[in-house]
Amino acid sequence: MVGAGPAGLTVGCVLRAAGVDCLVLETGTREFVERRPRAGVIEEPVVRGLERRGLAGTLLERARRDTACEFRFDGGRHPFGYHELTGHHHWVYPQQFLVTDLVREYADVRGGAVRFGVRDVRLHDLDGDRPSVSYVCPESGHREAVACDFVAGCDGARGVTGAAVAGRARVSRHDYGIGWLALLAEAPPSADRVLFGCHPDGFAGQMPRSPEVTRYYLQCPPGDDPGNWPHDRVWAELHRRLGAAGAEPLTEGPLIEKRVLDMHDYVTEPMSFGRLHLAGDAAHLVAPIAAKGLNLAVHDAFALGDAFVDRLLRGDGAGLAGYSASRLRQVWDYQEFSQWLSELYHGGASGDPFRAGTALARLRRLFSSPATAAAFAERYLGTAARY
Ligand code: RFL
Repeated sequence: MVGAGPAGLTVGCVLRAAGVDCLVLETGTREFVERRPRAGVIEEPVVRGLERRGLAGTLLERARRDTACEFRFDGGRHPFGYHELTGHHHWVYPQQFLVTDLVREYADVRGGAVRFGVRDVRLHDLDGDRPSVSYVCPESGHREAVACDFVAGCDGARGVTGAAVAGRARVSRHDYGIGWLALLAEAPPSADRVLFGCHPDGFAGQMPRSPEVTRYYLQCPPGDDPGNWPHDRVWAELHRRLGAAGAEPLTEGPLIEKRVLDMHDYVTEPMSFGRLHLAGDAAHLVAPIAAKGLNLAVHDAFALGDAFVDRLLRGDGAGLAGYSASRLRQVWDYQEFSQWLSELYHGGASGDPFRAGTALARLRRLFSSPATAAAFAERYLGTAARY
């Protein structure tokens, strides 16, 4: 596995549970990957999958169940109780906690080999029966190589495995033309649920992460400089865009992370090339609009881990042969949801009165049409992949 993110570590845990020898190579240190804050909303089908594989013990003890979200538009509060509607919920568990659990389980409990801090990872002979991966060892500074049966490319959006197939894959891209200022505030959540502010001046969001830390988002121009967003401006915009009649005021706190994310998506097809199989952000990026990236990465990892085990222990290659096609169905489904949601969030601030009108109609229909509400809840909560 190249990459010790959620995808690589989950594949590793599945392999180790079956007694397969494997190695995870990671450019960051263990401390770095265990502290990197990113996602926090995990779908119930992903948690069920983790639980089935013995990987959800700590999560189930510590994570919070989310049963509703709330849209704020037209100056009003519009709670959306998806649990009441479907019986299903979301889990709130910061990504770095999940990664910490997975590193511990993979390396300390299941005895999986891992090299942190490697440099200049290169892939070799991917089309042959015996590919290899080489890297510069952090201690010796020498290049070392590992021969293997398969390579799992789990090194995220800026890794080497996606780049290795650049000339052979079809990479479809979509640019939303907007940015999100991603913020972490050292403050308790301002509401006990996810808030989506659809405001004519731009989208704003609040996502509870823990009793002490809350994630906020503010729509901004793509490529904006976080330096343009001092503390007072951030909080003034958040108060304005998330303000609604009868709503509690936001709880302010120091901003411990402030970065601009340009909203874009891509999908690499196929996800398999000879002995290399891509998983997670290495294969596809879904802008954080729909909070699906981590979920897709773990869905991929379940499918790939199980397929490797079938092939290596039982000689059954069907799972690997079908891996790319079956995973791409859910990937495209989630990409389409992200686009749909983006228009709901950002249409009102597009500067185009026609788009603003249709975005508002879309928002109102969520609260007036039970069929629309049910369809939204199903997609928001995520689908169990077929594997
Ligand atoms: P990761 O987590 O990026 O892990 C890849 C790992 O590979 C390492 N690496 C290499 N290792 C070896 N050799 C190389 N050449 C390497 N190059 C890189 C990296 O150091 C890293 O440790 O990919 P993975 O496993 O595919 O997981 C994907 C998720 O991390 C990502 O999709 C989510 O974080 C996206 N996302 C969200 N997803 C959700 O499902 N729900 C959310 O609420 C959510 N919120 C978010 C997000 C992403 C965000 N950012 C920062 C883009 C919020 C934010 C702000």
